[in-house]
Amino acid sequence: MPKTILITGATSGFGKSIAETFAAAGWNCIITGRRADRLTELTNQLTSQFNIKVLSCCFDVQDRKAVFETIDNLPAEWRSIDVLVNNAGLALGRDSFENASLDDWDTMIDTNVKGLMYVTKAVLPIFMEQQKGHIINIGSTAGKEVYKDGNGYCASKHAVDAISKAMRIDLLPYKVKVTAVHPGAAETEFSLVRFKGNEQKAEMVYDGYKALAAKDVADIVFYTANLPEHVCINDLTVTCLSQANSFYLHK
Ligand code: NDP
Ligand code: 8X3
Repeated sequence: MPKTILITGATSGFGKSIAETFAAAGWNCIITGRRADRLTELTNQLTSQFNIKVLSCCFDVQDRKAVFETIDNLPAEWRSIDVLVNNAGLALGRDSFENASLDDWDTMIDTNVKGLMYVTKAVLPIFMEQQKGHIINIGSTAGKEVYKDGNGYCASKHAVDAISKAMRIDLLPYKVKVTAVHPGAAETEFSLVRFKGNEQKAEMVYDGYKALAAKDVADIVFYTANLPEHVCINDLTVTCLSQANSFYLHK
């Protein structure tokens, strides 16, 4: 019986690579994101490459109503989910606290924190009924240490760290695994989004060293999802060889 994974933010970066990696191993994929054209493109790519099924769901994780309507109305054949990857997220801006934009803070908290909680709460009844499930939250090294001008983003990722710990305790009776994966710098569209389309600023983030690639993170997520039933990786921080933590990056 093929397994099913639901990935938020599958239109780019880690999420797309996670979908490709699991699809290649025969998993059926529920892919989500806001960009419908990219979801269609990925659906076509995965179904033509692999003998699997793909369900594409276009919604904004900040939109509580849309999250619950989508998950509550999943077609019957998609109501068995083995793994949920809470990956959708973003950083916006890198400004000192007094200069940071309130709108940027709202979007980061609403997406990275509240969106993750909404999606998880919507999927949980399925896991509870199954008495089985695996939640994999994508945190960040920014959720382990706070760096200069990282205020709102670091707060949101510290919250992901705390929420992962809280879920792990509360969901013990339902046999739901909770894994938090905390990557360091990885070359995706992340910095382009953070610097609001400024390509030069985004490229500079990855200049002078070999950052993680999306596939590196996807392979780790795949590993954590394919361990024996009784084994759960709770917390995993991964950086490229040039990075020690949020502060030390050797260029
Ligand atoms: P990308 O920008 O490449 O991908 C982000 C994904 O999140 C996109 O698919 C985007 O889809 C989705 N997304 C963003 N906002 C929303 C929303 N409101 N509703 C639904 N989907 C949304 O970045 P990454 O792949 O790098 O980032 C993925 C996760 O990894 C994020 O949580 C990020 O914070 C985290 N991370 C990234 C690191 C890095 O250095 N790259 C390091 C550590 C953690 P769409 O725009 O179509 O909605
Ligand atoms: C992304 C890594 O260092 O830009 O979460 O915060 S960092």
